[in-house]
Amino acid sequence: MPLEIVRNDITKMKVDAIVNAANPQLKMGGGVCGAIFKAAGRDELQQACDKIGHCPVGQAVLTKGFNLPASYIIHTPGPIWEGGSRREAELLKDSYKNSLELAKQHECESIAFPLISTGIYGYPKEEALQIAVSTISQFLMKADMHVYLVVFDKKSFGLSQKLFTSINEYIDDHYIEEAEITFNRRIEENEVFKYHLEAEPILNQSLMEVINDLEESFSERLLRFIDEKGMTDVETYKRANIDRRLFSKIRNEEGYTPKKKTVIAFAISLKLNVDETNNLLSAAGYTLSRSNKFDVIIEYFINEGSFNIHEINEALFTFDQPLLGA
Ligand code: AR6
Repeated sequence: MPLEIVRNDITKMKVDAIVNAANPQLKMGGGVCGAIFKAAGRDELQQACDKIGHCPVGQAVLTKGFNLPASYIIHTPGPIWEGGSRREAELLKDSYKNSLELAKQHECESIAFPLISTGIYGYPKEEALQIAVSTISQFLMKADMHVYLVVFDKKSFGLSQKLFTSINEYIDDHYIEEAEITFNRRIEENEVFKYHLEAEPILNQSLMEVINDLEESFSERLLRFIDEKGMTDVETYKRANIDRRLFSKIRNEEGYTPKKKTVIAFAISLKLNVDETNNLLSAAGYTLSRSNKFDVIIEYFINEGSFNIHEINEALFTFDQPLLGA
């Protein structure tokens, strides 16, 4: 998954580079910076930082990772929040952009960011998260890298209250609890019976004929949707938060069956409506269900006409659901 939001201690991440929310003097501080210095080896890392000396806000410098599982540490001082009128947004964006560019120059395939500036520097979390996600996803439109956004504690994750409330309301209205499903089973059985009557009956056909008569495969259906929506393959997998290699596997292996969250990621990328999404899902043997919270959240976004995969992932993360992409 090119961009993944995870809850972890960044010093434990097994990636090519981790990013330090540094200060311009490159001295060991508190917060994530203190944790990184301790885990990497404070004396060695301080010596390496002192050799560099200084880093302006929004810029980025690189040292080795020393005792960390990561090979490199990219140090970037984010802006101190002073109310928003002192170019804080622009500088925070620069911190992400310059760190990513530096990682690319060092041929990193994976990188983990903390939410820069959102601790001691006081940047409002909701806005900082939006800047992080939009800057990283813009970068990923042109580059291939696996980027982790590491959220230390759940509370620091700032899904907007408005969005949170409306998703919650939607779940309340549409999510069918277990008890209700049992209660309705008889009705559903009738529905299924009706459906079977409407479907083409498989009569007087040999098994071989039935098998030869299979509907189009998942990859055929996906490629058809891509053509119908006038999108390119690259746009499709980038907007689906799907790794290029996985996409080419799906494209080339006719019988490949992807995971449900991968199929939904494609549906979101292609801006499919609920019927079209179910149509794509059915080619891989799945369907959207009202008794699954994950599915209800997806349906909420589709019905809202909101197809930003990263925004959807922020919501899925908040509700402890698997994230879209692969
Ligand atoms: N792993 C991941 N995230 C963490 C960790 C961790 N181990 N520890 C804290 N966070 P902060 P800033 C989160 O204060 O606001 C230092 O003294 C934390 O919850 O570390 O950019 C520097 O030297 C928060 O969301 O960085 C600077 O002087 C995020 O990391 C100054 O603080 C950033 O919080 C930089 O302040």
